[in-house]
Amino acid sequence: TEDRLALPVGTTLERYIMRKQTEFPYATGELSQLLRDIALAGKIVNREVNRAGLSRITGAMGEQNVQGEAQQRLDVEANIRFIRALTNGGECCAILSEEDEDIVQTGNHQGKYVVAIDPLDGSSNIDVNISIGTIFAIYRRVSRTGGPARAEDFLQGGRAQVAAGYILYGSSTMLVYTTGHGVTGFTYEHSLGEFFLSHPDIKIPAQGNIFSCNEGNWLDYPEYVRGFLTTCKERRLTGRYVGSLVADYHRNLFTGGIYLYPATTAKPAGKLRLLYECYPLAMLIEQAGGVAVTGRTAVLDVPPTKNLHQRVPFFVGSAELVHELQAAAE
Ligand code: AHM
Ligand code: MG
Repeated sequence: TEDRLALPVGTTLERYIMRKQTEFPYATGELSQLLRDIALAGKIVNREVNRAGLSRITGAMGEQNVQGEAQQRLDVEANIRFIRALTNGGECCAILSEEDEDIVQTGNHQGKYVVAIDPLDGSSNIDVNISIGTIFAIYRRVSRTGGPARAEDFLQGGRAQVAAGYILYGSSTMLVYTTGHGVTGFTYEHSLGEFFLSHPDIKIPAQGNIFSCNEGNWLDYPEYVRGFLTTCKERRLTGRYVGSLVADYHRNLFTGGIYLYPATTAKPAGKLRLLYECYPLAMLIEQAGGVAVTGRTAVLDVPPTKNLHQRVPFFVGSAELVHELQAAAE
């Protein structure tokens, strides 16, 4: 018990990033700065998420908070926080966000990176105190520095990501990311305001016991998906579905399992977005020894179309389960 009461002594995200700088593809420190900016915005969003139920009360005076800013919905606020942090950090030239139709130019025309982000995913869970998350993907820009970023900077394909990760605002808050050298997890220590290294070298079990999907869509799923799910049930696998992608993904990453968001009649391309949901989580899962497919094709090999908000069917998780699904795919 003495141990459990002691303050965590260990590696902060900051220190970890410094140590690992040499591993990054461009050991300039710019990518490190980007990760710091994302972590900083994540801390601020975490604070807002934690007190979400109170913000209407504390923001009652003309709907203004202490900074004189109008009270925003949490997903809009998260978007503002990430854009601000990435703008101030200076390394990010432009942002593609689920919250904005067009690319957001930060004004850092010399910045060598662009970031695709879903600032607060799990919209149906935001107002009901259930885990939600942030998902991000980082690319080195291909357009000439000195001018604004272009769509092509975001449309390089999943294998061009230089880093990807998520923040889970759950019963504890975690930042999990990869720069292409395995997957590392950090847990937020509120009283110290720091992320601490808690999960080095995360690997997903090759087999798993969990399937996660919205079974309300069953009648609209493709036949091969229903067939696969039926075999899961025949084997008495466990069904678990939060309805927040980051939460469902995170659980399965540790326990083993498969997450499914297939095409449906109403959503023929599926629901999830390629650039800031599927690509980053696919990079992470491959780094953790798992698999992500859209059916037959690996998610990271799906060529992006010109549509920055493109959707794809998404199946991700333990290698054996996803391969089984993939083999059944039409
Ligand atoms: P959002 O980007 O509008 O929040 O939608 C994405 C979310 C995912 O977090 C989650 O896995 C999925 O939508 C749940 O969808 P459904 O309610 O159709 O099951
Ligand atoms: Mg989303």
